[in-house]
This record gives sequence, C-alpha cells and structure tokens, in this order.
Amino acid sequence: MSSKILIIGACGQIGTELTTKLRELHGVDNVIASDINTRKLELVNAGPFVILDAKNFNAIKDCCINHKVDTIYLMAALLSATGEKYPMEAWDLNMNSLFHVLNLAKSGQIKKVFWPSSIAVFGPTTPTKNTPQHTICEPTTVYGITKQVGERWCEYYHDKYGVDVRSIRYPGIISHKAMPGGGTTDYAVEIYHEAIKEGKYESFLSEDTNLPMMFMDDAIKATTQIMAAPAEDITIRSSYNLSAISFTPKEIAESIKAEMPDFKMTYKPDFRQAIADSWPSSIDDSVARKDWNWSHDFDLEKMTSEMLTQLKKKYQS
Ligand code: AKB
Repeated sequence: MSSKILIIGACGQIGTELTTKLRELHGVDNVIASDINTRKLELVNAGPFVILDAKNFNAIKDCCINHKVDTIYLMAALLSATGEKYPMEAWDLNMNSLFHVLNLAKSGQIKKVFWPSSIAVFGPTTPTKNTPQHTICEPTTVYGITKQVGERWCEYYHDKYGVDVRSIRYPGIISHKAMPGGGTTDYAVEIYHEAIKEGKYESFLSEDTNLPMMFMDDAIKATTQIMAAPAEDITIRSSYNLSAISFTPKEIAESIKAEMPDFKMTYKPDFRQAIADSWPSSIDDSVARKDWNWSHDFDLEKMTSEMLTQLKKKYQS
C-alpha cells in the first residue's frame, strides 16, 4: 500500500516544489498539501489541499486520521530575519509544530517524519570553514535556537521512543518558482528577479559575505533521498550537514554579469549582516555523502544560467 503523506507549510519556498516532486513520486492523491491559508492557488487546485494551522495539535491529528496519513514533512517555520522581529512567534511556531508532529509519531499514528534544520544552528564560535558535522553550536538568532533545540528533541524522540525522524541542515536555498520569506539568504533569490526586472540589485549583505547555498533541485533531491534511505543507514538523528556551493554577493553578481554585462550591483548592509556574519562560509557534509549517497548537481554557473532562463520566461512572456 502506498504511503500517505502530509506536507505542513506546503505553500512556502521549499514546500511548493517538494509537494510537486512528492506527487510525481507517490501519486497526486497520496500527497496532502496543507498551509495556514490558500495563498497559492496553483497548488490548492493541483491536488488534495487542507487549511491547517501548524500550531494546532488537534487539527493536525484529525487531518492525519481523516486522510490516513503515515508520513509528515513539517515545512512551516519563521526564518532567521523574521524571527528576530518576532522572537516569541518564531519560538511558538517552530517549537510547537515540531512537538505536535513528534508526539503524533510517538503515539504510533505517524511512521516517518521529515523536519528541516538549518545552518542557523551554528554561531560565531563555530569553525567557519568546512564546518564539521559535530561541532560547537551557539546560535545567536531565535531561529537558530529553535533549530538547535529542535535537533536535540528529534534525536531524543528517536532514541527514547523509536520515532523515525530525519533532518537536514539546509543552507540558503535558491529557486525561481516560489519566493523565500524572511531569511538572511533571501538576497540570493531576489538578485535574479531584480536582474531580469530592473537590471540592477542592492544587496542587504556586504560584497564579501560568503555563505553556504544550494539550488532548489538539489535541496529537493536531498530531501527525497534521505526519506527514501533505509532506516539503518541514517546514523544522525539530530540533523545532517548538507552542502553544495558557497559564494559571496560579489561572486553571484559576477556570474549574472557573465550573461548580462550591464547588470549593476550595489551594497547596503542592514541588520541581516550580523546574522550572516555569525554563520559558517562552508560546510563539511561528508557524513550525508557516506550515509545516503548525497551529491549535488548545481554549481554557481549552472544555477545562474537556469535561474536567468526560467525568470526570463516568467517576466518576459
Ligand atoms: C534563512 O536565511 O533564515 C534560511 C536558512 C539559512 O535557514 N534561508
């Protein structure tokens, strides 16, 4: 019998593309998309969709019973920049939604859980280059604190209650379908949209801020790969380091200029600079590569070419 999947936060940047991919893999009717509202009509109309508040335990439980769900991808979260503006809301959403899902899995109703962590678990005391899987994690953002605490709870629920929870520390994700919202790495998505629409972009991070990043196709590939791996291959039950490329605003601007020589970039760092400065510049993901054969496909050049091609179609058609 096919697995029945619930995606919580399906209208977000990653949720949108994850829903499409999981429907391809498991069949449209086996993947229930859910979000707090119906803001993305294409998704709402493309298959089963439920309005669901990730903070409401009974609503999640009822949805799982009604649709016979056995697997949950919990993609709802307040990200790093928004979290600094609304710290208690970030704590409330990011932690309570995780507890609801872990407790449903503990009760046996849910068999498998995916929960995203982030490079935000790291902080200024973490080694910045090639950051190891096991290292100092002293995050300085509320978002990072929720991800670090969440990782500890995931491992605890696995070790004490046998919950099959799997997690990845996503770097900044770049995509052309849905916009990210409220992250520090969002500049690396906005820049492509503005390049096509305006021919220029003002970066809120300084030109030499080097951060780990990844193209969406790679992020979706990693997510489906870790969830398909045999349980005994998953040796990390907190969250796996995951890496593809690292670049600075100056380097991404150069890659755009290679295709659009008139593109102009300016810099005006704001409060997000301090967040970016507390994160590593590159990540050692050798454990993910060994445990479930992770490898990435997109480098900066290939990603820029794909982003510009797709966004030209979107804005110039
Ligand atoms: C953010 O910038 O907050 C996110 C993340 C790195 O988790 N994109």
